[in-house]
Amino acid sequence: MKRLKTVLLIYIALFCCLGAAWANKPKVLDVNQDGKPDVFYHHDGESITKINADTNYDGTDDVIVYIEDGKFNKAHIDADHDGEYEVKIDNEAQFKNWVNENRPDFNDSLAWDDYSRKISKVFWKPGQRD
Ligand SMILES: [Ca+2]
Ligand SMILES: [Ca+2]
Ligand SMILES: [Ca+2]
Repeated sequence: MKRLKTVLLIYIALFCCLGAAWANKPKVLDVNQDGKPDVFYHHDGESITKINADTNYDGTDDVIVYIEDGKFNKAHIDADHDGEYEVKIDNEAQFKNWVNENRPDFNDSLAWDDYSRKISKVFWKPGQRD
């Protein structure tokens, strides 16, 4: 009987862990609409903590945006897609300029005015905030 209880407890614990992992699964966006996600919004269930993006659609991330307390913290960019993040930007305006000049497809998905937006509102379009 005791063993059954232990097994049951293990199952419950496992279920809770899986549930938590599922809840915090990154929200994804398919920018070029080829069926493969290109932007991954990592979050803590409410706020966005990190954005990974594959801006040349080769299946490997090349831009990482770190967000702290709803504010842009820094961005690391692998501009030549060799696997090394050689561009490091810690200025929000500079990052937006970089995206605008180099990856205009990703303006809406990476260069936000407001990084404090909730994960449930990630796919806001300009002027559509509710
Ligand atoms: Ca895609
Ligand atoms: Ca890539
Ligand atoms: Ca590189």
